[in-house]
Amino acid sequence: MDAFDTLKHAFHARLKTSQTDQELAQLKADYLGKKGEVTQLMQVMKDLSESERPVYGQRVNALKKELSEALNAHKKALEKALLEAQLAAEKIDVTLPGDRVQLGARHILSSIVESIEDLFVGLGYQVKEGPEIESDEFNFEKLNLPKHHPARDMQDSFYIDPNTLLRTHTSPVQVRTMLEVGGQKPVKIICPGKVYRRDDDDATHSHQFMQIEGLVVDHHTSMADLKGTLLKMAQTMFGADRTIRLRPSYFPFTEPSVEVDVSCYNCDGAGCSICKHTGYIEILGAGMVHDNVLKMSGYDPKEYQGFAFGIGVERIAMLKYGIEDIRHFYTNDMRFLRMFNQ
Ligand code: 2NM
Repeated sequence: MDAFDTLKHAFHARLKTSQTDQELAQLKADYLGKKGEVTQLMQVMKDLSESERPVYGQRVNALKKELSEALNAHKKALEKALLEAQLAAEKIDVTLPGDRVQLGARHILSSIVESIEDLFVGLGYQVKEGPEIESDEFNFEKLNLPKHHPARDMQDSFYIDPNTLLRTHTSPVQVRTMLEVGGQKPVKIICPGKVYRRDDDDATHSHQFMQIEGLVVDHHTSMADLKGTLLKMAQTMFGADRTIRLRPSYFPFTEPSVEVDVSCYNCDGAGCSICKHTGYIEILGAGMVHDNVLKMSGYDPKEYQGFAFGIGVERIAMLKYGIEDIRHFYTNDMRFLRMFNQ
């Protein structure tokens, strides 16, 4: 083996193990660079005879070309392998099934509120909302519940300071609305929202619950208007065949006051376990707005009368769907929430 073969062997041995651009560049410099091994072969030229020089020169040039081509080919092969590895790593199997997107759904209480809103908007009512933190002026005083009234017991409400509390009903929204129109214009509103009472939570009590209250104030508003409206609402919630009955009751803010029963949707009034064999189920309270309430909100009771009603949304949902524990609405067990996905 002459110097050429030795050099070639050494070069190819290094080329074989070169893995990076950097290694290849170094290899190129070591062999083909200014002070590289091949360039050094040329230094022998001066010791050769005239006739030997061209042959030797050609051999060196041929070697240069061979090594240079081998370097380029190896570099290309490296790049190709790198690209293939990258493509393999990023490969996507488009035939795999996708991840299912978890879609949320309306909460059952929201669905019921929305269906009642839809009914009343169709009857020309406006939907009004208001603050959950109220003054006792709007929550009690202006609703004919003066200081020292038993319903204002500190033990029954969440007080923030002696004059401020979490509203115990949405009636203060109605008081605010009546005052806004200055006792000079009719009002037709429903007020849905969260209300708070200081109860210990159990199967039928929740310290926070949803209420919808309705209020109509106009000239010549009567109990007959109230009854027709409540019948329509009962039928929307429990079916077109339902009837209602009114029983006398008492609320400080209405006179007369009534409690409203709907004929049992299960037995159609015949008597069953759901209606406790009475044929009827209590669903809401209502009445004609008390003169004192009208006056305090700026109306002249001789010119304007009003009716109002209040309904507990959880109770309606529990009746409609046979839910036995009010806490289900607020503990967010997905199995419960998903039961109502239409
Ligand atoms: C009820 C029952 C009866 C009621 C009264 C008023 C207002 F603001 F007009 F005076 N709003 N809501 C009312 C009347 C609420 O809930 C069982």
